[in-house]
Amino acid sequence: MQSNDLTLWGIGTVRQMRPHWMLLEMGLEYEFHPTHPRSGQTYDLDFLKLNPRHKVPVLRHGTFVLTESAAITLYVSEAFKAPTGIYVPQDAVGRAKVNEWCYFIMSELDAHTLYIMRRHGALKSLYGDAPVAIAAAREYFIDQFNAVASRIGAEGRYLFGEDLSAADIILTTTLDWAIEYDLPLPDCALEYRSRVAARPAYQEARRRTFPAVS
Ligand SMILES: N[C@@H](CCC(=O)N[C@@H](CS)C(=O)NCC(=O)O)C(=O)O
Repeated sequence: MQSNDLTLWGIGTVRQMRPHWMLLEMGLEYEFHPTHPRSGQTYDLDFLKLNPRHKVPVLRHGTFVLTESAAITLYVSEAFKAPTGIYVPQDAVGRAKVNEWCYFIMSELDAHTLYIMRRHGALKSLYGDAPVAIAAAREYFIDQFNAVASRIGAEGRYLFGEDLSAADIILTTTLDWAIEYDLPLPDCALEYRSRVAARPAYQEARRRTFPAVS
């Protein structure tokens, strides 16, 4: 493990798991604050100085502070020398393809769909009861996911061949969330998810993110 003045805040949801997982894949040592989204800790004055939007995850690297789970996952993969087996494209087209997956997942599968289901399901006491919005989000997830499903596994073990990328981490954690919500996933997606989840760093990231269930 390398020591690089890295600190991560966040625990308890797949969004927190993403940066933990990439830090572990990269072999980086980091300090870790188990800040839980709904514990009140994200409203502590010291935390609000890091992220005025009171959200986790947050990464600090030296004096640089970064929010957003996908941005952190991508940053960690690019800011340090990646070990063998981690795919970090160096050219604009390669980076655009990884970004395309990450933006697609974060907007169409995470924010517009699974998070809507969460806001108006488990968190309805905070955000309101909206069964119609949940049903529409569910259908939209299925529609958007099925449109890209045939690309999963088409190039090899991972999205971009035989090496794991940030996009695989964003996708696999999102599939975990979809499975938790009983969304129907095609076999290729389930097989891909099991393959990726067998990685030791995935399992350690789950233990760190969800200590109560591991
Ligand atoms: N798009 C952001 C979403 C972050 C987010 O909404 N985090 C939630 C937990 S999953 C949170 O911190 N909620 C605490 C709050 O709203 O106070 C990301 O992917 O990092």
